[in-house]
Amino acid sequence: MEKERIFELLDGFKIETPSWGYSDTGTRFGKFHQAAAASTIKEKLADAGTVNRYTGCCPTVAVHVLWDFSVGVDATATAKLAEQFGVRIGSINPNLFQDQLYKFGSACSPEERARQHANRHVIDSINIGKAVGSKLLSIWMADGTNYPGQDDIGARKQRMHGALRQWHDAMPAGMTMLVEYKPFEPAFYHTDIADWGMAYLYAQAAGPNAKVLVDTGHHYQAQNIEQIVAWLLDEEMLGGFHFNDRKYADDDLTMGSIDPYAVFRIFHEIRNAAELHGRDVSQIAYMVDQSHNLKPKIEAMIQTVMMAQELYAKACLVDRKKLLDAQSRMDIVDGESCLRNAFFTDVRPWLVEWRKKHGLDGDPMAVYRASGYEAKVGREREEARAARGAQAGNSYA
Ligand code: PSV
Ligand code: MN
Repeated sequence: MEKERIFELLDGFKIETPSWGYSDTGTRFGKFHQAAAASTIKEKLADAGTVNRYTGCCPTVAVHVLWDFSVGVDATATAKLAEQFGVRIGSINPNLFQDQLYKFGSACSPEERARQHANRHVIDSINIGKAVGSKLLSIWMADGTNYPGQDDIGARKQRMHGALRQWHDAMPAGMTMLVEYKPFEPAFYHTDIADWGMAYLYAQAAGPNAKVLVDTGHHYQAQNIEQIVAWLLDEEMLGGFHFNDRKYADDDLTMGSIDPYAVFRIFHEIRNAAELHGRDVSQIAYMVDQSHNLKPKIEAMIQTVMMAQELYAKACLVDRKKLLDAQSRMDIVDGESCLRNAFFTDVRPWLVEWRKKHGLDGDPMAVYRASGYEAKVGREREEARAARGAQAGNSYA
């Protein structure tokens, strides 16, 4: 593929970073505080703006309603704050797992009070989305049970159907609901949206503006995620991604740190769907969902974004004409070679060129490090926290 075409595809490849990735989160066992960790929405937006400034491809920030918006705060003021840092508010993530009322679930809870509470929170979240001009409502629920017999699985399914339909209908025109799945954790016997098939059925029943969100860390070991992606693309039900990597379960490691070839194969299916099957892939929301406990947060995010661009560019390089030819001849070795050749091509010099073309430095990590941002905000934030008597981080993680 021509370099110019790859550059065009990179221009269209935007990655949303999560507000919670900039604060002290990351494990339920222990948080290792970082002086530069953000604790206010202003600090999170400043960090997201910094990542965007050096990478040039992260114009939006995902927000978690409970962690980022306080009661009575005008959401449009937050949108304006984002603008000051050169970013926009992206997906709105209601929090349906932290409140004490959610002990037995949110939308699926047998307790009406919990269901109503969830409903009010999602409607509030939709209103925040409207106020800030967000196009995405990301739904992830921790709903499930820990023991056989704890609750009626079928009845819970019905409750979930009802809630999602109601929320779907409450969204303004142009907003898309993303339904995320996860096989386990925090529920350890059954999870109400455990896999892509359940998410698909729920999204389909909710209405035309609901699609599936694939969080790469939310699968069992050995699951073929790119097949799920290919299927969802073919069904026009792929809404977006939460990128992260994992070795064991939902580990929140930086994307591609464990298995970059797996990420490449996901991107390959996306380019295949676009180029060979005529699918519109322009609306796929590429989002990062990582909470860094050990790596410096902004560096981890820059590293993630650079990795995503690199793997995406490699996937764009697959010679699909050759691939089709190999497949028509049933030449397995040649077919696989098409993927391997692209994967092993060093595209980093092109990315340097692409960045320079956009007025960016070719090495975002090096210039970010040289800027002294981390040390500077580390000092300022420690002082501000001391003055408030507060600690960094979201309250759950
Ligand atoms: C749950 O594990 C999840 O992947 C959901 O997307 C949440 O919104 C996010 O992590 C942050 O807790
Ligand atoms: Mn996620």
